[in-house]
This record gives sequence, C-alpha cells and structure tokens, in this order.
Amino acid sequence: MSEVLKNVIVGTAGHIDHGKSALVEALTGTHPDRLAEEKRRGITIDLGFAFLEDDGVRFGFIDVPGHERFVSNMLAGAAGIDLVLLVIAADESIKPQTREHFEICKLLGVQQGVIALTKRDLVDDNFLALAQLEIEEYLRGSFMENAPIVPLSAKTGAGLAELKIALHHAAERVKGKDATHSFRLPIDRSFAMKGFGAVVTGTLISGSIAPGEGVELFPSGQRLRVRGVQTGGQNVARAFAGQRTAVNLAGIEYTSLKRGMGLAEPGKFRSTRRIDAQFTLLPGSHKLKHRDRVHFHATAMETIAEIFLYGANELAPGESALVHLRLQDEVLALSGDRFLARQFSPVTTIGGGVVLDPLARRPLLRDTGRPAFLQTLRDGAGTEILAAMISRAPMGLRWEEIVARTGWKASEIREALAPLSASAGVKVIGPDRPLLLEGKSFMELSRNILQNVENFQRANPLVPGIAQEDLRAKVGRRVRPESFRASLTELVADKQLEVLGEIVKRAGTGITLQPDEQAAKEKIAAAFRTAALAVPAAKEVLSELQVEVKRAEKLLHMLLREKVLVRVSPELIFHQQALAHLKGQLLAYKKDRGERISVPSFKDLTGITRKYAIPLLEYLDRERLTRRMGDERVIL
Ligand SMILES: Nc1nc2c(ncn2[C@@H]2O[C@H](COP(=O)(O)OP(=O)(O)O)[C@@H](O)[C@H]2O)c(=O)[nH]1
Ligand SMILES: [Mg+2]
Repeated sequence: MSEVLKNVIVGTAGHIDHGKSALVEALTGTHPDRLAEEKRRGITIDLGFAFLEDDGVRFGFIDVPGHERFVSNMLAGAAGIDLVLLVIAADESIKPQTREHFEICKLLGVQQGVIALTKRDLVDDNFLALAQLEIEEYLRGSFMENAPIVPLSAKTGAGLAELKIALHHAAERVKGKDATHSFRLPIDRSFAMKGFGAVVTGTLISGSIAPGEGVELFPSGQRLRVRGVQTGGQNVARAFAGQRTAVNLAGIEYTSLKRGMGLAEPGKFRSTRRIDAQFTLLPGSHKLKHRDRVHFHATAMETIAEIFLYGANELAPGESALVHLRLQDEVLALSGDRFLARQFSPVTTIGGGVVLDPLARRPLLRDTGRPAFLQTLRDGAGTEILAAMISRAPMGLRWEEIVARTGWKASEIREALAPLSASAGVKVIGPDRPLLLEGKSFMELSRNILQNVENFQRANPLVPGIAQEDLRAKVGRRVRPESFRASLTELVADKQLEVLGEIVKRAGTGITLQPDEQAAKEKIAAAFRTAALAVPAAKEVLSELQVEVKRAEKLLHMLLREKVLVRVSPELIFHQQALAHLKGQLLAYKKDRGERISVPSFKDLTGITRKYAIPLLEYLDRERLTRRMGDERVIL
C-alpha cells in the first residue's frame, strides 16, 4: 500500500554536467531525461522524474536542468521539494549554478538536504578533501550546515549505498505535506494520452485527489472532473499530498492546459494579480528600486511582477522588506507560498520571499495601517492574524474570504476565532460559515439603529414606528444585511426594540392619542365598517372629523398600518371586516356555483358598481384569492 509509505520529494540541484541526471539514474534505474533533444545533446533541459521505493520511503525525484538558461524550468519543479540533493562534482567543486540553485532552495524554504560529491573516481584523495572543505565553508550558517557530504561515483557505484542511507536520515526529518488540507496541485506538465485525453502532472502539495472528484482549474476558474489518478506510474484510488501525481481530466483539451496553471478544490480559492509579501534581496544582487519589474516564479508558474516597496524608494542587497507585487497575469497563490524573483538582464535570481496576503488591494497612501497589518500576518499567531484581518474589514470578514486569503482549514479558523468570540472582541454572525465583525463595530451599529428608531419616533409621534426597510436605508449601505438583522434580533432580545410585522419601535413605547384623536380614529374606522363594500372616499371621511386634516391623515395611516383598514387601490380603502366578509362570499360561491366567476356575477354577488368591482378583483388577484382567466376569474 503506497499510502503507508512516507512520500518524500527530492529535488536535484547543481551546476550543469556535475552528474545530477546520472546520479538519479544510478539511484532509481530511470534516466530522467525524456526529451529527444535532451538525449541528443546529453543535457537536461526540462524537469525529469524518477521514483525509488526503499525501506518504507517512496522518494519522488525531480531532476532539474543545471544550465543557466533553463533555471525557469528548474523553478517549476523546485516548489514542491522536501529535500534537496545538492550535486557537486568533485573535480569542479562549487560553480555558478551550484550557488544559484542553493540560493533558490534557501529562498524556497527547503529544510533538508544532502550533498552528493560526484565524480569521486576522477579525483585523488587530496583533491576530494579540498572540495569537501570548500563545500563545508560555503554551507556554513545555512540550513545545510550539518548536512552530510557523501563522496560517490555514479560510474563505479562507490558511495551510492552511503548516499541512500543519508537520504533516509534526511527523509525522516522531512515534515511531510498535509493530506487533510484542501487539494492543490500546481501543474508542471500537460500532455494527451491516447484513449484517455488530457493529463497533467505535478507535485501534490496539499490534500488528496481521487477519480470522480471535481476540481477547479486556475487561474481560469473552469470546473473539471477527474477521470483517473496515477502516482509513480500506477493507477490509484486516491493520491495524497507529497506524491508526484498525474491527473487525467475530463472535459478539456490538453492543449488548453499549461505548466504554471494549477488544480485546486473547487470554490475555495481565488486567482489574484496583487500580492503583499515579505521579500528578501540576495546579497550579491544590485539594489532594487521602487516599481522595478522582475520575473516572478511561484509554485510552477511564472509571470512578471512590478515591486512596490512600502515606505521606501529602494532596497539594499541582503535586505528584506514588506512589498506589494502587481502581477501581469492572474495566479493562484496562498499565504505562506514561496516565490522567487529574477531580474531581466542578465536573467539571474535576485531574491524571493513569502506571500503574506494573496488578495491584496492596490497600495494606497492613506492606508497607513497596512505595513503593521502585514507584520502581523508575517509574525503573528492564528488569533492575532484573524483579529487583524477582522479589524481591517469594517463591513465584516466573510468566512469564504478567510479561506481564500489564508488557506486555513475550518478547524484552524475556529481555533483562531475561539478566544476572540469568547472575549466579545468579535461578533460572530450566522451559524455555519459566519460573518465576523469587530465587537466595537457591532456595538456602534446597534447604537446607530437605536438612535435612528428614536429619532424617527420623535419626529413622527403618531406613527407607531419606522418601517424596517426605511431603517435599513438610514443605517447606511456600509452595513451588510446579515449584520443589520443580527443587531435587530439582539436589540429585540435585549428588550430595547420591538418588531411588529414590518415596523420597528422602541420597546414600551406606544402612541398616546389625545381624547379627540382617539374619537376621530374610531369614527374613521366606523365609517368604513358600516359602508361595507360601498366605501366612501377617504377625503370625505376625513373632512367630517373634529381634528384638522393633517392629524386626520396620520390617524388614517395608523389604521392602515394596524391593518384595520386596507388600501386596495390608490383611491379605495376598505375595512378589513368587509374584505373578510367578501372572502367568505367568494368561497360560498365557489362551493355552490363552481370556481369560475365573471365580472357581472361578481357585481351581483357583492352589489357594487363596476368602478369598485375592477380594483377589488385586481386586489383579490394580488392576494391570490382569485386568478384572472380571460374575462373571468378563477376562485382559488
Ligand atoms: N566519471 C564520472 N562521470 C560521471 C559521473 N557522474 C556523471 N558523470 C558524467 O558526467 C556527464 C554529465 O552528467 P549528467 O548526469 O548529465 O550531469 P547533469 O548535467 O548534472 O545532469 C555525463 O557524461 C556523465 O556520464 C561520475 O560519478 N563519474
Ligand atoms: Mg541533467
């Protein structure tokens, strides 16, 4: 069972002709050069792959080209490696691409390594010892300071057994990739397989994938289905993080799949063109100026980036800074991803760094809090990072956005959130994938709502309260509907507000009518009640009252709001009792004479004129008590 083997991706690194490909062949039996041109010229141009299963470990070798012209190919494979096999020929020792590849490994954050001192058969003991000294000195202070240096010869086989032992020791210390995380596969090759269609390969950097599952292609966002999965040349039921993986995709031509694209769990992540990052300029390079452009490499992809320096005009060699990268193409990047920068001419690696915020906004001068925020992203623990993200999201931080920006698992988000929600520093709105709002913003919102209700009631003493819709508009657009609802619910639970249908009012408040107002209100209601369906015009009713017209109108509205009266058309108002009576009549009609009723029959039934009958029928249609069919109505 391949799942019980530890999967370790080993990347070769080193100068051209130092014996990387020969060594991979000597270890695995597979010569990694696959292209005809590579075979003809005897040099590695593109990435090569080979496997070795040995003593509980499955080593996936990525053999990289050493030639300086093919460093970008080297980088496409370098992203997923757990362990570097730094290949140095004993007769030449350290050369330019030994250095460049090693710098790249450092920038990519590779943690483990072994040095293969090849071509042992070409040098004497003294020469070998000198090379060894030089290498030790070169590696001092780096992550490979204590890495084993194994002299060997791919030609005679001497030292290969020792190298395997050293690889095993290093493999034990490899942390391994997280198979429980979201699926993500940067694509480093694509091709068509006869009878199967499009196939992509890559190092499965997190999660797992199985035939039948859906995936999202980045940066396009296309949804695709996985037809088959292979690791190490075998069909498997599921491939896991840390394995070299080939995925057969349905629904796409292989020609539209390219190195640098990626597959990921659908719907989780977003492509980006703007990234905030920590960037380190290598000691040997020229100083970097604000808005310099570089080749940008991350996972298997490559594009061009413009580098904005936060608060500085230039960066000195060997220094590190917070930067904003504006990318020429959309990419899938997650926080924590490593990237490399190469200058334009000559094309050499000048630095690299770590993505802090993959969904960064355009740098703005007034956004003075950004550097501090990025420092928190860089140095902070989960809870601090989440708190900082929430405080920079005045309208609330959506769960989906946390996932897209951090790549955290749901359990990680909950863990980071727990202390914040417990201390009321953060308001958690909604059950499943809640919206997170700063506690103080939520309190402000509640105050704002209360104030608006109060203001309204003060200005409109004869109105029982403000309509929810109007309140929503007063509170403003910068409040999300779910925040508004949550605050309202909480204010009701706290007995500060009452909600009556669509009306919101301060708890305990009611309209106290003056005796003359009360009498007038009753008179209005009575006028409509006694009129039944032969209702008077509202104007007439109001003009006969003791109170002046303005107050009388408010009383009428009050009755409408209380649903004692119902406005059927702009001119027609009925008492609700009359309408209830009419509904009863219609049901009786349906029972006796069938569900169809014509306008004349309706007039007969109700004894009203056509002038009233038509708006009333239209009202009944709207209320879904009747439905119009030609000239008739169907009673529902
Ligand atoms: N004598 C000797 N030659 C070697 C050894 N390893 C590789 N070579 C030769 O060195 C040349 C370059 O090897 P290759 O594996 O292509 O180097 P790469 O460019 O680092 O991949 C080839 O001709 C190999 O046969 C070794 O250990 N001893
Ligand atoms: Mg090679």
